[in-house]
Amino acid sequence: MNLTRLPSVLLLLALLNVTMLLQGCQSDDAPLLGKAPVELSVGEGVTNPLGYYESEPRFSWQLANDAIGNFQSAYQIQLSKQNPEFSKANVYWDSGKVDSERNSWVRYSGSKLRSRDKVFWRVRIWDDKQRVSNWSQVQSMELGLLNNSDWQAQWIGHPDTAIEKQPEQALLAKAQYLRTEFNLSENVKKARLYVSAKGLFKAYLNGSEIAPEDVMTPGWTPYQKRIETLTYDVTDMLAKGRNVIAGNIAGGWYAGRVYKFKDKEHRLPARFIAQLEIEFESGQTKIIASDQNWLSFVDGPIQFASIYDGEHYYQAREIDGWTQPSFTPDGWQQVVTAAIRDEVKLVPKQHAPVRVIESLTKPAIVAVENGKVIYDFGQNMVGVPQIQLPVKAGQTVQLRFAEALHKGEFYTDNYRSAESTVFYHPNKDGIVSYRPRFTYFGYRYIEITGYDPEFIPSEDWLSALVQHSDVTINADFATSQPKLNKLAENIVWGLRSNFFDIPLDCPQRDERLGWTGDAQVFAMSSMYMADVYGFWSAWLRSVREEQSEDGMIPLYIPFVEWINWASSGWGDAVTIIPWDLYVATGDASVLADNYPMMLSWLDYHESQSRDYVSHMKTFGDWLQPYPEATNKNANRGDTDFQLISTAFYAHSVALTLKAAQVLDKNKDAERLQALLGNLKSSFQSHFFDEHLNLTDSQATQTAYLLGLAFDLFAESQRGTAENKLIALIDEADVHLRTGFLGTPLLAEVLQNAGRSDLVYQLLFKESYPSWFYSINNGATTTWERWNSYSLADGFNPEGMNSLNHYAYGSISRWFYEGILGIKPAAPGFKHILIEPQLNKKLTSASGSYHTPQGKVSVQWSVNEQRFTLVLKVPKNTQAEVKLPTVTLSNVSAEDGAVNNVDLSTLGPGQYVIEGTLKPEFTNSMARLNVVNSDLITQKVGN
Ligand code: RAM
Repeated sequence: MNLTRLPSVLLLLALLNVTMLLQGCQSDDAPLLGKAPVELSVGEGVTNPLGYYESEPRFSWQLANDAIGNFQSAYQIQLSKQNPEFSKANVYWDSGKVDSERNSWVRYSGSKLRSRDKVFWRVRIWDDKQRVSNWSQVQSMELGLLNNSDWQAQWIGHPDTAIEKQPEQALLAKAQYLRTEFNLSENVKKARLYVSAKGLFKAYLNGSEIAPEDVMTPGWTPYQKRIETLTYDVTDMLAKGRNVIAGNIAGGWYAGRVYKFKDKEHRLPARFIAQLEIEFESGQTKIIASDQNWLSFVDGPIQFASIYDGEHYYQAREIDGWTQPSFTPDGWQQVVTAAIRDEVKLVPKQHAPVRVIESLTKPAIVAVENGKVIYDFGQNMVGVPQIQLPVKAGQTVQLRFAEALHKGEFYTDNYRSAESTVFYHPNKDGIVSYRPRFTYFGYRYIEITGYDPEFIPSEDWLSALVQHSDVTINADFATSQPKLNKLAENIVWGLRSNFFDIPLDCPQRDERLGWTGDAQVFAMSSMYMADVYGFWSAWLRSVREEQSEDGMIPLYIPFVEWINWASSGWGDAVTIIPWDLYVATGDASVLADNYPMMLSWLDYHESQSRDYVSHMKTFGDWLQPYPEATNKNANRGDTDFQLISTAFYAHSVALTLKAAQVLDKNKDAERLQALLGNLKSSFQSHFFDEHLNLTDSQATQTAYLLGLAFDLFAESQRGTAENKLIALIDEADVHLRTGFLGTPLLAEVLQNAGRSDLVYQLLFKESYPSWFYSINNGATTTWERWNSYSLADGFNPEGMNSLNHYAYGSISRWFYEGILGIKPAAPGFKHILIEPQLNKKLTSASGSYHTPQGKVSVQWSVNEQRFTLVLKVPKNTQAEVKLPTVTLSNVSAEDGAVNNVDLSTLGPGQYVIEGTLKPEFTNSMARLNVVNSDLITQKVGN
């Protein structure tokens, strides 16, 4: 039907009909008063996924900002299969009206969805006055292949790389090229490609790359247990007649070494798997699967690919048209095949892959000499370059990468054994366009040699493709202090650089591992800056898979042979991260999924303890500044190891206890409660005397921080412990003396002690050790050591100087919870505490956070003594505002002045709260006096 020929009235009617069809039969649902819910998503927050992984999905939505009701009192979710109609016959699952305020992570309870199922869903809600909303827009989700038995395909690869042939490392380091042709005699209605690799893959259909923006797929999981698969809609890429499907693979993490063990690199052959499922218009189906009919080639242009060392590309070996039907595969060999094994699960990728997110163009040219040019992108980051470069046949173009240029010297020592180099060998004069496929770099500077010397280097020769897991960055925090804003920006770059399919410690040297300790200190901070729930829960699945029978958690996940023991403060990621995710999201399933792992980790703790004192090994307060000269383990800091391990044991017990309470595991809770009591007593008596001095070890900031943050002192001791901590900070001329474990605890502990002013002092410190020290020395990301580098002296001679480690970026949590003052008062921010920490150093701060209910935003400013706070509370949420340092004068809501507002129960809406700073606050700034305001008595009416 050609709609344009219909008279417009008819057209309108037709459209109305379609809308009604989409919304289903609603005539009996009157009155339709509320706006439909918005922001619908499934699982950890994906919209309309293809290749989805959950057979019992979770549904989330938000109340529209302009809905008339403020709170949800009930919801109804409906699912239909095959098509987006919700007629009675079509509705496959209906939750019915469920009385509940929940608007997120609502679990589907129909019969389990199966591989390939495509379902449509919609939701409507009732507000607190029982007014029903419109149905939401219809959403869809299509499942990937959930079981190994769904696969007809086999693993394929080049025959020379078969392990029985004992292939040389150099051969295994080459990329493999794989293809097969097939004929289609009918019109295609729908086609899906399910694809993965042992290693890394790029897939092609009829000459076009499938999803060119997806890189480093399938990503990094414990390959011996689980490999993720990607699903693509390739309907439009197929044609009647001859078709070609092709894959290009390399070893990636699968065949990779860690650290300097080059002999372990390229010991495994990369393999490809693909299953193309086609449905024709006639209803017939056809499957093209990777099998013995495919052909392979190993002497293509990519002769070497390695995560740490880079890529070597030979233009002369380019294979014109190999992904197209017209190609003659001379010299190609039949592949070797291997069946899928039951032990290695093939499962749909759970979170967004690494993608090309941004392209940084026009880098500054900072040096040109003797055929060498150095570019500066002005930002330390991660990804690959795209070159567009004049070359001469026979010359080798070389690209080297660096995070720093110290006094003109291109510094690569901190990459250690990672060669991080690209070699491009042209066989023709001209301009080459190229970007590496199977490697990545952490860098700010690129040095190029071997270009055509007749050209003057140009800023257009190079751009930087920034790559990371495709998580939405929501970071929104700005203040009146530019250096603080720069720090916040650096921390976001640290996140973007290290969220690379898994949480990396660093993205550049011969390490780049999923260190658990780094992850636990940064997870909650990262939640404030980006939509990373899916990222973390996917990684936690890998952590579960890597846990040993006895509960031991390796130091980094996925585990590869290098350092094989467990550390307190690192393994405790398994209790800390699930709990943080639960607090941030309110989704108890993250606790349920990880609870057995948490319990088992406690068993491991127990096995390392005697009389409630832990002897577990530990990396300690890693990279604490100014370790004692006598300390033989200087990197591990001066805080007593047993104290650290006992503190983390107790903390893990406390968090598992809370999880047990949420999950109604009452017996466990009872046992854990008793255990926690014993651990606390032992912490107090074993490490401290009655005056709370350390008995057998050095008094450190971290020793007191652990006790305070993990609530291990008796209530009566808290004040003394706080004073001890503050005295140690004073002794250090108001500097921190904390490493990886102590630093993330500083802000909250000091705030709880009523000393946010001290947090500000530490935060605004310019001298070492401090955050601003790195900025004063040119940092554009956060560093591994407080003094990894200085403009005057260059790199820290101690070594281990990554300039892109996110651990100290954990302070960003306080930007949101402290400076803006947005804290979850109930899991999932259903209740929010708004308690901005004011300080003379700032005249204003603004920012927001995306809660599961919607965006909460805070904007405060101080002008002379006048204080103004503009606050936006999302729907279905209640906020409590605490402003102990302000005498309130006026509170107004969107719809007019409402002076008698109860600031302890603010409902959704926008408020302007004004007042004057209390004199005792402005005069001293030393202590923040808590004065209850009796000004506010009455609740805002809706
Ligand atoms: C280093 C990494 C990592 C840290 C471990 C203990 O190799 O920098 O960040 O967690 O050590």
